[in-house]
Amino acid sequence: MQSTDQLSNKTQNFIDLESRYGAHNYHPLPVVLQKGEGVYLWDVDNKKYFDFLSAYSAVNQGHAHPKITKSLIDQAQRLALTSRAFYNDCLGEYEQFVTDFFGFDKVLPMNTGAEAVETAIKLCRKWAYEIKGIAENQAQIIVCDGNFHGRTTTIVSFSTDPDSYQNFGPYPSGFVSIPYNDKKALEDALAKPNVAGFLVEPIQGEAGVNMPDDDFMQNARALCTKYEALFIADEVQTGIARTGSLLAVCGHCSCENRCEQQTETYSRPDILILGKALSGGVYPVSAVLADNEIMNVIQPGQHGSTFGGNPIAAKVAIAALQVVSEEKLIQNARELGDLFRAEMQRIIHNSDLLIKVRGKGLLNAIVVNDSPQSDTAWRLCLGLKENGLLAKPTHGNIIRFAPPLVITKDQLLECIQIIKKTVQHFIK
Ligand code: IF1
Repeated sequence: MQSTDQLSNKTQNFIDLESRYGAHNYHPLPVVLQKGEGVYLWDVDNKKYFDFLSAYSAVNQGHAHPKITKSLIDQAQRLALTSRAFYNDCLGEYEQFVTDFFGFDKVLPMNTGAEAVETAIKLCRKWAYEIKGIAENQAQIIVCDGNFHGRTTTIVSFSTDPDSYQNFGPYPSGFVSIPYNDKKALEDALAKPNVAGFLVEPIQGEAGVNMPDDDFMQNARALCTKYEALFIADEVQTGIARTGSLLAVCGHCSCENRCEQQTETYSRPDILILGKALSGGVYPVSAVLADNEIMNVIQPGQHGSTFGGNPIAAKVAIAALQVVSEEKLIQNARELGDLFRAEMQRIIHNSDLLIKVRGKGLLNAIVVNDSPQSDTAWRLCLGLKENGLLAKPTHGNIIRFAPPLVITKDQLLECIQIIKKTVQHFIK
């Protein structure tokens, strides 16, 4: 770990304030940020960095994007919150826009990713009881080992990471965990009685950018259809162009938006969960999308939230998605992701510090050649910080690399040089 005596007084003072007055629920890299623009961040001493985390893929459109921040400011100065007790002139327009953008009949607007996952779980269960005919309180939802879907007590009840679930019991039931990317385990689980759905990340981000086989999502789609279970894609981190497709779950096809394919050869989910970059990182916005047969099981008074679908969220989300289209972020993520992995492969080939690079689009990770219990990945991130690039390990010896999707080829090549220089000068 970096000794804190190399930090400026200004930086240390901010860190000390958080340590004294804030819960210690994070262990941030020792950098204190005060400004962001595009792919860049500045700390309190005005040192400039490349952002290679994008707030865990919330800032796909880049920091302080003028179109998105303008939509936030304009609406905030007009009408910020009505609650859903009344209609407003923003929500319907947003609902039409986002359902057309992703190709679903309806959207249920929420705020955080975890709220959207909880909403999807409730929707899936209610559909199972009222449409599929499963006996009440018997619904089972299949999840995957290594999952990360948020931090509510229900969601952590099916986590396999002790840091997420330890000492937060007693845990609610109704979830069955199978190995990720295991088609046979999935079919065996789906064949059991009372299965309502299958909740899965198309790529497991927190698990270290854990990639399934290319056809796993298509197989999952077909199996869920075969066993009449809902295919639920958590695209909170992988969605909205991050992996070089609009949705990672449909990564095999190149459709830029509404998926007209209803057959198993595609992997269109029954329930789509979005968050993070749905607002470009300027405001908490999440959403659950589904077609009428599923979404209409929710009747007035059965679900919602104070801020869900508020006017600011509505306007910001429209702007954030328009930026994805207007600035061709899907194509940029696909092309620069290929370049990044190719360049990283060259660095790996010439170094014994790194083992591999993996990922899709601009969601990538490198595996450091040391034990997960070592602090090598952490110290490598400290070295990257010193050289002007901010990234953070996910678990142990894996470092996630996820810059804003607005990054240019020249900026990416500059980042590759920073990574190369840091690796070459790193002392294990
Ligand atoms: C933290 C991790 C990433 C998510 C997926 C739902 C949510 C997340 C696939 C919940 C949130 C965030 C949470 C944040 C750090 C970050 C994270 F390290 F926690 F696991 F990205 F990998 N589904 N992920 O990735 O969304 O409620 O946070 O809006 O809790 O430390 P949220």
